[in-house]
Order: sequence, then C-alpha cells, then structure tokens
Amino acid sequence: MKSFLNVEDLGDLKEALKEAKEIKTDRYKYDTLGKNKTLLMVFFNNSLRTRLSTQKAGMNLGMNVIVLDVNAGAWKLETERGVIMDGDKSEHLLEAIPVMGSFCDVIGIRSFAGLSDRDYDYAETVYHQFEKYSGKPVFAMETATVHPLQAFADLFTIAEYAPKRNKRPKVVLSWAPHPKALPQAVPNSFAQWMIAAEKQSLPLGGVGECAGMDFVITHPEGYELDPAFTEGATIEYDQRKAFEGADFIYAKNWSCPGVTKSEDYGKILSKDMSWTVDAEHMSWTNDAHFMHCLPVRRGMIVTDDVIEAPSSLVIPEAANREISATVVLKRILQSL
Ligand code: AN0
Ligand code: CP
Repeated sequence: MKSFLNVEDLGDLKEALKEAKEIKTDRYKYDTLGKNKTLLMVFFNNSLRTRLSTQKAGMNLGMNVIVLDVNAGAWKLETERGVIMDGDKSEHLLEAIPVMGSFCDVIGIRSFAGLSDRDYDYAETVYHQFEKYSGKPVFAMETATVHPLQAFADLFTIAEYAPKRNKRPKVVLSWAPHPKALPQAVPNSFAQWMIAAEKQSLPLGGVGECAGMDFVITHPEGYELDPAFTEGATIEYDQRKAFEGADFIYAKNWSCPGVTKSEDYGKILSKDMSWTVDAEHMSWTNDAHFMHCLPVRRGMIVTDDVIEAPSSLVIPEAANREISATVVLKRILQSL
C-alpha cells in the first residue's frame, strides 16, 4: 500500500478486520518488520490520539519515529503555488516535502480543511502534494476531507461490540452542535467505511451471526455530506426516527459541507441543542452504544451521563486507533 486515504486503499475489508483482530491479540507480532525504517508524522494541526496511537503503532512494528509539529518550531509553510512569499511564511511546501521525504521511509500527514475554499479542500491538495513530491508512501492522519485511521478503528470497534444475534446492527451517524466550525473529515470517512461494510455484508458481532449493517445518517437540513462519501446511505432528517432501534449512535459535529449551497461551505448553520445526545435520545434506541471519535465537548455533543455510561465506547474506540494504525503501517511496510 503506497497511499491510505480511502477505504478502497485497504482492499478487502473482511481481511483487514481479520488482521486487526490478529494484531489486537498480539500487537508485537511484526516487531521486526520496521527495523531501520523511519516513520515521519507531520502535524499541521493539534492531536492527542492520532499522535500517540500512530507513534505507538510504529513502535509496535520496530520503526523509528520522528514527529514534526509544523506550527511549533518549524518554519511557517506556504502551501499554495504561484504566490509571492512576502508574508510570514518562510518556506514553501514544495521544498519542505522532498526534504522531509529524504529523512524517512513513510509519512503520515495531518492537515485539516481550511473550510474557506471548498475546491482546494476537496481536491486534497496538501495530501496529494506529499504523494507527488516526497517519493515515499503517505497516509492520512486526518486530511482535508477524510480520517481513515479513525473510521477503520470505528468499524473494528463496531465489529467487536455488535450484538451477537441474527440481525443486522443499526448504526446511526448523528450531527450534534458545536461552538466552532469543524471539518467534515470524520463523518465523511465514517460514512464511506460504513457503506463499504454494509455493501460487503461484513460479518459483525461474531462471524456468520449477522452480516452487514443498516446505516442511517441524521442531521438538520443543509448539513448534507458530499454524496461521494454517502452514496447508498439512508438520510433521515427526523433525529428521533433515526435513533429508533439503533444499536450504535455515532455523534459528531461538522460544518456545512456546501453541497446544497456552496457559499455556505464551512459555516455553522445551526447550534440547535435539541440535537445534543442525552439520556432521552438514548432511550429511543435499542440500548445503543454511544460512540465519538474524541475530542468531545460535553454538554454540547453529549451529556456527562451518556458518555460515562457503561455502554459508551469512546475509550475502547480510541484505544483501537493503535490497532488500525498498526495494520495500516504493517501493510505499507510490506509494500516497501
Ligand atoms: C477535529 C475534527 O472535527 O475534525 C478532529 C477530530 C478527530 N476536531 C476538532 O477540531 C475539535
Ligand atoms: N480522534 C482523533 O483523531 O483524535 P486527535 O485529534 O486527538 O488525534
């Protein structure tokens, strides 16, 4: 694997989940695979989980790991070509990338959407520049439009916790309010991966006991995600209807994807607190597990009692980031 951005990059999902299970049973099984190989993690944005879990994954595989926080100690980087660099940016990404590539074998990139230029964000401009100019395999650690390491961990968590009965689990992605404009990367990838799992009738909750899932997205009008990620999903604008019979509630805020009105791209259209997931919302479900990628704002996205309930999966879900990152890095190392 030379690039990891979308679910297709991983190939057969059933195999990938099997491999995740194998790694979870023995996370050091391939601890010599990365000997004398260097992982460079480049962060243009903050991170807790991605930073720790991906570094740990590299260490599980015996790699050396370098972390670069571009905004804390490196030169400020210009990312657009053709500009006169007379501002505060001292270096261009087009020199910085090949230099970074010369010191490592694999590069992870965190570069969030700017949320002002939809075309620039949705073209994954920064990620593709790394692909083109680094000469090394690259993987997304949340880029402008996707967060595949998160979605892989989420799918694996759902596979682990799906009820062991002969019924397709119902998985609901629910928009929730937030004070700041956030990217669409997490919901885009979550939708893309759930739809892929649904299509492939993945065995969840014990092999052969139930196949696939029913995936529903609920959000206020105007928050429609890009159809490139949601083709095949059911969209239900009535949050209560969406929650009925759900086995997993995956809450997340995102800003306007600009699908129906491009001038609204990146804006906050609603702060409607009736979308906050509280005990009443959870009472509409089939004793659903609560999920969120974290970091989460309590009182906005979810109430304390719901996130602290035994059925909340936020901590095991975050812990599974080490597993998804180990599988992805293993696949990349095997293709070097
Ligand atoms: C980011 C986002 O919503 O994309 C990262 C989530 C993993 N969240 C924040 O910036 C709060
Ligand atoms: N879920 C996630 O990617 O968390 P961080 O932003 O802390 O890495």
